[in-house]
Amino acid sequence: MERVYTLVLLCAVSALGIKPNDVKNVSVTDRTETELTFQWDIVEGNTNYTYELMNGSGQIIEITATDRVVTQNVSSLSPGTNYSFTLYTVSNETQSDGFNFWAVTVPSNVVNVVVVNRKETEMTLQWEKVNNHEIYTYELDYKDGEKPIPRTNLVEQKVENLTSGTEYFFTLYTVFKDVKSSGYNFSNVTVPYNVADTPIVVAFNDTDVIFKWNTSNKAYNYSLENSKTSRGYINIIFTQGNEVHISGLNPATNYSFTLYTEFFDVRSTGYNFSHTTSLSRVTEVKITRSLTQLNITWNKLNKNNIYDYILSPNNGTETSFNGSSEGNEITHMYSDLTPGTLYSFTLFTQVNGQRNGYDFKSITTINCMSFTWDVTNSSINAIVNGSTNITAKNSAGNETFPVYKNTVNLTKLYPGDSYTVSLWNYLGSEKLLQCSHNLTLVPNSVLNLSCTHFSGGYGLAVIWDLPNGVVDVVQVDVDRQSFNLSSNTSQRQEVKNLQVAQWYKVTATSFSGDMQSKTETHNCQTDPAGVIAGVLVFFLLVLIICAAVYLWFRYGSAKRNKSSKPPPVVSNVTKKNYKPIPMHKFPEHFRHMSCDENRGFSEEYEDLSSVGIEQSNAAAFLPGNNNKNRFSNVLPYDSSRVHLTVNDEDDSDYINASYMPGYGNASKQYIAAQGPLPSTVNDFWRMVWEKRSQAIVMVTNCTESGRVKCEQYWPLDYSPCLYGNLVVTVKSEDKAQSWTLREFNVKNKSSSETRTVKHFHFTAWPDHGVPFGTEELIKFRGRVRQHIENSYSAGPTVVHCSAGVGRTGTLIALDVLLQQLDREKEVAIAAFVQQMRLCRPLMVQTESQYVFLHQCIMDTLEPKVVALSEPLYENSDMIYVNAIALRKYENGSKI
Ligand SMILES: *[C@@H]1O[C@H](CO)[C@@H](O)[C@H](O)[C@H]1NC(C)=O
Ligand SMILES: *[C@@H]1O[C@H](CO)[C@@H](O)[C@H](O)[C@H]1NC(C)=O
Ligand SMILES: *[C@@H]1O[C@H](CO)[C@@H](O)[C@H](O)[C@H]1NC(C)=O
Ligand SMILES: *[C@@H]1O[C@H](CO)[C@@H](O)[C@H](O)[C@H]1NC(C)=O
Ligand SMILES: *[C@@H]1O[C@H](CO)[C@@H](O)[C@H](O)[C@H]1NC(C)=O
Ligand SMILES: *[C@@H]1O[C@H](CO)[C@@H](O)[C@H](O)[C@H]1NC(C)=O
Ligand SMILES: *[C@@H]1O[C@H](CO)[C@@H](O)[C@H](O)[C@H]1NC(C)=O
Ligand SMILES: CC(=O)N[C@H]1CO[C@H](CO)[C@@H](O)[C@@H]1O
Ligand SMILES: CC(=O)N[C@H]1CO[C@H](CO)[C@@H](O)[C@@H]1O
Repeated sequence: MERVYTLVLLCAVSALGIKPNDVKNVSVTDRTETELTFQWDIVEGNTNYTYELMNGSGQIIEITATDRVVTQNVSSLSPGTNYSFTLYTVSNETQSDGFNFWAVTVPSNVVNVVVVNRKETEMTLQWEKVNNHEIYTYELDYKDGEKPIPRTNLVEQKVENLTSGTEYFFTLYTVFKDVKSSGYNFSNVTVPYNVADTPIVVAFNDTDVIFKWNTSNKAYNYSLENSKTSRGYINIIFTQGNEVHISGLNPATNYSFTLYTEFFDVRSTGYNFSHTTSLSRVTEVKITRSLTQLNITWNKLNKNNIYDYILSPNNGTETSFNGSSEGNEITHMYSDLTPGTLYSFTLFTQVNGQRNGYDFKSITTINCMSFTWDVTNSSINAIVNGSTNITAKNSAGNETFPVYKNTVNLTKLYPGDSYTVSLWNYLGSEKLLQCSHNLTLVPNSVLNLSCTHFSGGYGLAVIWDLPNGVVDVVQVDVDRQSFNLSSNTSQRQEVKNLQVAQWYKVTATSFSGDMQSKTETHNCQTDPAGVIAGVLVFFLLVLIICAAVYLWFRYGSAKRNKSSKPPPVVSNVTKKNYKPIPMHKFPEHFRHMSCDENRGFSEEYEDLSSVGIEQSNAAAFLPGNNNKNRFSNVLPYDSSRVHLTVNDEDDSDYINASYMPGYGNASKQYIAAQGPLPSTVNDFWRMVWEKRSQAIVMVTNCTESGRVKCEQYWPLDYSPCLYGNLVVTVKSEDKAQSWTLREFNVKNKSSSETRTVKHFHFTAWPDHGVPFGTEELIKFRGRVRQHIENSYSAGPTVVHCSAGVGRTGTLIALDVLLQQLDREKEVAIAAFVQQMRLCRPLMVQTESQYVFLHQCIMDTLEPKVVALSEPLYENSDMIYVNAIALRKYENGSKI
């Protein structure tokens, strides 16, 4: 203060009216927070002055002007402060009055701006007062801001109407007396919006899910929060795309998800949605089956241990399986089951008490051997349980048939073939084999079994044809010799060491595996011609022995004649002793007898005409019996007639029928009877029953040339007929060209006993004649003989024609003579006709029948000659000649 006064005093003293002028104007040319730069013009162009600038605090800066404009920088100021200055003009120690002015430094920026609240369209900003002064105001600028935000002296500013998810750039200025700070720059972002829609599930399974969502056109990032994971913590997945694959989830679990849109450091509010994982089930089980067991095996789902399993039979108890067991496969066995039974199951997978089941069925197997298989030559039948189909497979292929109502009925199979029969069960589309079984069908019997002569009469060659089907071996039996022939060798077996001209029973049976056919039987005769040949050879070689044989023959035949039994009662009849003709001499004998228009036959036959006729036939004339005779001149002799049993007064024991001897010593081998009259049909059947006949041979037709020859005494059709006390039923009827074979069932009404009677009906014997050729009748006789020999303990065979003498006698004689020829190699035709005539009149009624008998023997001895060569016609001619003779002879009488 003292110095100021001193200066003022000095100035006043020295100047005395010479004071420099003040500057007129001072301007601020630059301003920072700590510096101010001033400029002024020098006073009246005088550069010789100096200036003194004094700020508010009294600090003086001396300035020497060197130019007309003075620029002066003042530093080390405080920002945002209003400073007062005084500028003095100084000359020669004289100072002007001083020019006063104010200048403001630039204020400081805010130190920091905090975004205290951010939303999709607004932000709230906050900052601290600069230098904690109240004197400043603030100004906020931002890009995109439509209107500047008014200056404020507040330190919080809400910015509205922004775009969501956008980055904004701001500048905040501090303002002091219109001086703005340099500006504080910062940026921040608004919150983005959530996705607009629930994400789409692209794919999912038990553990994984893939979500996809729509994006906006801004490149936001997304994050997905999973609030519940198997491990219990929140799983956040960041992604740049719009798709996310989440794995490692638990099956059958509901998960909540939140999807955020991410932008810089902000995320949207979050979009909530949820998803439940699936629970898979087992889709395949392996089952091995037996009669009583089912083993069920399955693979663990997805080869992991997450799942538990529960096996539940549909009506049984559940079994649980822990998924964490070792291995990748689980097996369970059910045992003690019932064979052939269908069982149903459900296999559940289980997680968190949730289940998903797979249903399946299986069936226990069955034992094919437990059924009864009925096998024939072309069919297999059985009753089987637990199957729906059956396959029959042989080498040619297989065929499948449905099993209907447990019944197997396979037909049209190949005889004798082996079949693998398999039973199947169709469970849906699954074809399950229940069991297999090998069966061989019965082979067919051999066909056309026959024989040819062989080995000069000491053997037979048996031949046959193989039947349709499979035959491995044919077994041939002849006379206790047995042969097994493979079916691929020849169908011929030679049998040696037999006897000449003997009948042999030949049987043949076919075999396939263990199965055998019905046995075929055929009666064969060894070659009789061989005997002739053999004898001739012997005759030539050893004449003496031959003579001895001849002598023996004579002796033997005489002995036989003596021993052959005469009929029961024989009156004193002159009996001529007819010699048997040896087989080898028979052709010669036959030619001899035929010479001169059959003179020999005529004479011999004539000789027989009176045999037996003197015998009594009184019974035939008794009242009541008389009308039981078809012809008044054909009546049975009392001594040999057939007596019926008399049960009551009205009955008669009479029937027009006579016992006939047979071959050898056998008496009562046949009954020769007349064809029944209407009134004697019942008697006829009574006779058949009482005499226990098992065969009736009928050698006439019921009607011939319009004349009734015999009453039809059997039922016309298959309905039973009653004859007296006997019910007769036709069981079968088999018509051949020359004969008809029938089988009768005869039942006694009182005793209910039933018997079978065979009916051999020869239909080709022409009216008044002899059959055309001998072959058919010889064959017919063969059928009759076969039956007789096969029936044991049978009574006499009833033979009848119309009168019961002509054809009847011829047939009986033929049967006996052929037996004699067979056994003794000789025949005594005349002797046997004589024997018959002692038992019934007119037996072999005509000469032509007598000649026919001889012809039959001839043809039997020389069958080949008859069949093939000229003499056939000679012989046949001869038969015709005699047939005509017979017709003439017969015109009046009846047969
Ligand atoms: C936005 O402001 C907040 C709070 O001030 C801050 O943490 C964030 O980093 C800012 N974000 C950006 C993108 O600058
Ligand atoms: C925001 O915009 C709305 C309508 O567009 C308007 O009414 C409102 O005043 C605006 N707010 C500000 C702070 O500009
Ligand atoms: C589920 O799906 C994913 C993706 O497709 C696949 O990788 C995974 O193996 C699947 N898991 C199961 C258990 O199927
Ligand atoms: C089932 O499994 C058991 C044990 O492995 C075995 O003994 C049995 O033979 C099996 N049964 C079938 C039908 O496979
Ligand atoms: C089912 O139940 C029936 C009787 O209800 C029983 O006989 C049969 O054995 C059961 N089957 C199984 C597989 O348990
Ligand atoms: C029959 O056999 C053939 C070949 O052996 C086979 O392909 C076919 O499946 C069989 N058919 C049946 C129904 O078993
Ligand atoms: C097998 O049995 C089923 C069911 O019984 C039947 O539908 C099917 O036709 C049979 N198959 C044959 C080849 O017979
Ligand atoms: C105007 C004025 O006086 N100018 C003077 C300044 O000082 C120099 C020398 O010192 C003089 O020569 C000038 O005349
Ligand atoms: C220009 C001017 O007045 N100069 C004066 C300065 O003071 C000295 C002495 O005091 C004078 O001699 C000068 O004339």
